[in-house]
Amino acid sequence: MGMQRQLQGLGKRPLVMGILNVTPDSFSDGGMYIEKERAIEHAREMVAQGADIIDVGGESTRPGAQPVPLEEEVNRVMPVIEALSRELDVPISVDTYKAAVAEMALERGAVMINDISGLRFSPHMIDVVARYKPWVVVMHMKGTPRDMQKAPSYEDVIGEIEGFFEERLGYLESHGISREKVILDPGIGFGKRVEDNLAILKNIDKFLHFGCPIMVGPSRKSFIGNVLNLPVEERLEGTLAAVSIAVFQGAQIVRVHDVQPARRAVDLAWAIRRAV
Ligand code: 7PJ
Repeated sequence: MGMQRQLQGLGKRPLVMGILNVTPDSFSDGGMYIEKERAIEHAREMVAQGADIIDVGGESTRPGAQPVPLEEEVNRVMPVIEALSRELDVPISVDTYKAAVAEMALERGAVMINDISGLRFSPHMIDVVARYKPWVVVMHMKGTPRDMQKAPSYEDVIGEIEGFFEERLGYLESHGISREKVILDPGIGFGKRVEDNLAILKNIDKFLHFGCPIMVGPSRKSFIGNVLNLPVEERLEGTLAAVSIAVFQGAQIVRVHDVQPARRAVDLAWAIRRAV
C-alpha cells in the first residue's frame, strides 16, 4: 500500500500508464473488454508488459460521445477496480470526472483520479480530492467531449494551456490542496486541431516550470491518423514517436494502449534525455 501511494519511480524514470477501457463503445478497444474477467486479464497483461499504473475508465470520452449514466459507469468500473487493487501491485487510477465515481473508486483502493475536465465538471470533485488526497491528473480540454472538436482554435495554444494549469493549481490551493500530488496533462485531442496537438508535443518542456509531473496521452489518436493517413489500428508507430518526443521533452507519464512497445520507446527516449 505504501509503495503504491509513492507512485514508485516517479521522477527517476518515465512511467507508463496502461489504458483499461471497461466500455462497450470506446473507439479503439470497442467491446473487447466489457466483462470483468477480460478487463482483469488485460490489466495483468499490461503489468507484465511494464505498465506502472492502470487507468480504469467506464465512459468513452472520444469526440461526440454521449455521457454515460452514473449507475452504468459504477457498474462497469467498481468490480474491476476492487479486483485489481486487491491483486496488482501497481497503482490504480480511475478515469472519471464524476465525484461520486471517484470517491467510490478511492474507497475501493484506487490511488489516482484522472479527471479529463480538470475538476471542472463535478462541483464536488474538489471535496473528494481534499478528503482522500489522491494523486490527481488535471487535464486541459477546450469545451466538453460532445462539442470539443467543433471548430476549436487558439491564438496561443501553449499559453492558453499554461493559463489553465495556473488557474487550476490556484483553485486546488484555495481548497488546501498543494501541487505535491498533482499531475498536469495538456489533453491531446481534447478540443485541439492537428497543428495544436503537434505544437503541444513539440513544447512539453514549456509546462515543466509548474513543478508537477506532466502526463500525455497521444495513443492512437486522430492527429496521428491525420498526419500519417492511417486508421486507428495502424497508429502504433505514430504513438511511439509521439510518446518518445514527449518524454525527451520532459513528460514523466505516458498514457497508452500498447504498453510493451511504449515501455521500450520511452525508456530509450529517457536514456537519450539523460545522456551528456
Ligand atoms: C486522455 C485521457 C488523455 C488523460 C483519454 C483516448 C481518449 N486522460 N483520457 N489524458 N485521453 N489524462 O484514450 O483516446 O490524453 S480518452
